[in-house]
Amino acid sequence: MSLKDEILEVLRSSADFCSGQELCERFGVTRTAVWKAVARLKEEGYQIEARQNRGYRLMTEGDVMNETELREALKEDGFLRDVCYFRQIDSTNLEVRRRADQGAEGPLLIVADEQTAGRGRRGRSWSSPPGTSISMSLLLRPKIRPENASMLTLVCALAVAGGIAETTGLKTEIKWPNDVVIRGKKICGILTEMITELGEIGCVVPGIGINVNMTEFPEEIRETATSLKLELGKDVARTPVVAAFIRCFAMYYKVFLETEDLTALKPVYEKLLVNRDREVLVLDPAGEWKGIAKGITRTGELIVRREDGTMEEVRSGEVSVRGIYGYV
Ligand code: BT5
Repeated sequence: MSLKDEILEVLRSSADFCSGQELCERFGVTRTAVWKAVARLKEEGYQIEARQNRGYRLMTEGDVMNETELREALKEDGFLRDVCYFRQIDSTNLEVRRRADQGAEGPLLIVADEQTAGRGRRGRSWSSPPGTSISMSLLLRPKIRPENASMLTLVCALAVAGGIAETTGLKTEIKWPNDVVIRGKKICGILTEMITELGEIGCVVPGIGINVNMTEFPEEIRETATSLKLELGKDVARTPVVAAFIRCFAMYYKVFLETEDLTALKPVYEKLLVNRDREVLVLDPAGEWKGIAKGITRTGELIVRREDGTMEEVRSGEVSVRGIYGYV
């Protein structure tokens, strides 16, 4: 354990101030070393009060996200083999792919405070500024057919909705296939990538971005994005949201693997489907058309009734779906 983590443990277990001298003696280090370790803890988000002649005291824990906290929150879980945290990274999906190339087995979770090249689908970008968002990706190696892997996006969306409800009480809806929304605004996006080897799944990488504590957004998404803080009216600690997501995901993933499709999860998903029984615009590259969204199939396609009454199954890889009057 590093000096920083050891000091954190002492501060956690003492109700009152801990003198700098006491910490120096206990760990056999200089005052400067203690001071530096405390400064690093503060940088990570811990609120530590420092008073002359009395020492240091840990105040109520706010929104702290780091590897120690994540491991602690996920230790009972039993689903993940490992979790890694980065203060900054290009993209957590890319990091998982690099780990997969090096032979990591998974399930592995990569979490980052900030992404410098966060990615959306079809070359779009994903905004994940520091201190306020969750960017995370899973490395999974399911023994399923490659054509079934895209359903994991829907499984993740359910788990995000569950994790948010558990930690904040907020009700979310799902904009098929990969957006989680509140009051019609996007709070989370999911990008699932897959690497195949000789026609079999090498690994599947679901990447999840959640807007947690931002109060403003870049111009392009100001009208369509929201955050948990904006919806709840107060700050939300990110680590418990990650842990709740993983708990929900582990549960839904197990159910999914039993049939390798959404047979059992379809009713839950359809309950959350924001466009259900509403008019949608299907943005097919071969031509846009309108219809009414009715639900999903066992394999995750959106069922849309055309104006002439025929039912169409829309696949997520090829088209986007929007509401008639805007994003939802
Ligand atoms: C997505 O794509 O919604 C998938 C986003 C996946 C992000 C995660 S973060 C962890 C992992 N690592 C990555 O590099 N990616 C994954 P799509 O449906 O294509 O939506 C992208 C569009 O959403 C953009 O073109 C913007 O219009 C909008 N957008 C970008 N950032 C946003 C944000 N923070 N909140 C709401 N909308 C956003």
